Amino acid sequence: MSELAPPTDRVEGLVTAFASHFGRRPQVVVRAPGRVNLIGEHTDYNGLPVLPMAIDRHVLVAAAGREDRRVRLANAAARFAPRAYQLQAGIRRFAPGDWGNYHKAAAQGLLSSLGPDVLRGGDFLIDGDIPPGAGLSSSSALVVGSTLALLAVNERSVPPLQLAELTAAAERYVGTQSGGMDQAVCLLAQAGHALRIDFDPLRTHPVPVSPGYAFVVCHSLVAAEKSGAARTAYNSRVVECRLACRVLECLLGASLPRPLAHLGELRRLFPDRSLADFAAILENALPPRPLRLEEIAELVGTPRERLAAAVGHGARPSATYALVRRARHVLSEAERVDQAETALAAADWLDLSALMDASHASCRDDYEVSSPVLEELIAAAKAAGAHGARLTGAGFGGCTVNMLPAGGASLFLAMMERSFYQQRPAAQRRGEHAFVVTPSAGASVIQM
Ligand code: NG1
Repeated sequence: MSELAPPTDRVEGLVTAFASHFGRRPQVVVRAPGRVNLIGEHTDYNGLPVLPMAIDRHVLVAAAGREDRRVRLANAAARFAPRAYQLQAGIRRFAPGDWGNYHKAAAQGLLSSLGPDVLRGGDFLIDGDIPPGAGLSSSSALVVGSTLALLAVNERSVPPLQLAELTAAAERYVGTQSGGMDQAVCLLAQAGHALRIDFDPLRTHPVPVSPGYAFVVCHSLVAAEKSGAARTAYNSRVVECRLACRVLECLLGASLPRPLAHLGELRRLFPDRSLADFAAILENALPPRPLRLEEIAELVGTPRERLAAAVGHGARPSATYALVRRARHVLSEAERVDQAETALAAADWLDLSALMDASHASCRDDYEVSSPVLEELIAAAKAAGAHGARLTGAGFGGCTVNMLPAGGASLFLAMMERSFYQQRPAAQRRGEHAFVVTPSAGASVIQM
């Protein structure tokens, strides 16, 4: 964790608000950044790499410990009402979509990992400037910030890599079968760098971002909250990837030494083959149309119910599964991440922008996580001079990330205002909807 200070006026404001809410001063203020993913979308839960950077938007958590096991939560944003709960084994969730569930996720993650009786409670005041449901990881910043704050008031620590894995598992408490990108970059990012992240085991590698280019985030004005429809859409992609593994196991037969935990294992098991080979194997064996579960069950020779149980949450009898396209996206996206890392490190903006554009096309056509409004936003960005432009995060709404020569960012923002935002009342309601992001440091804990 770095020692970078968050904006002092925000910290001071939070300390004052904490004192007036809880009648005492906080012991610590934790800063946990959001992130923008430059490339590597829907690869993390497939055990394949990603290339995000932490951004200069944060969740701040002011905290002070208590002698008992009570947790009291308050939020600087009035729309998030105060919450309270007890630290105990098997913490029950608030209603789906409740903001307090992200704090409970942190607490449950720590209790499961460190033991059910080790933590005492605390008072926590949360403030954030990461737009929610934007694909900028406000939820993970809240989980990571809450975890660090709970650890700090208990005077405990967990090594950063282990903490990244702990918080990734912890966030699944809210019901998304997500990967580990967001928590890892939130904890381990370095200022001025993007972070290449590999999984199984978790490894990170900072990649310098040259100041010659700027990254601009543009909101589609459509929130994709993981507590709602976006969660079902996200989880169904996870299921499709697991089904693709079952089909590949069948097709690869004896050449496969063990069942595939995820698509990323193909890389480890066949280091000399390109991932595109495996996408081609699926393409040759399956019809291009989406398949019903019973068709897949017949193909792999497993009873339908057993297959549904094996791939977990989300497999519905009426659903169809676009295995060829989903696997083609994931496997090609992993190769784009490798190439993008090289291009970013060499400040080869031409290559990087082509890779970002190709990633977006693959997210749209094969992974089907774009939307009509995201497409309009991308078209507007291209017309306004973006070199590379793609949806970022899970998709289904949320934000795009756009790459521009640094000197061109202001003109780009002005053009986006005119061509996309001005005509939309939601833009006026939302306030700030497009902004430059700078590659920032990972989370830090400030002793007060
Ligand atoms: P967003 O959309 O920022 O919440 C989600 C997942 C990531 C990753 C991306 C898609 C969560 C908390 N995070 O990010 O792990 O899978 O989608 O690349 O669900």
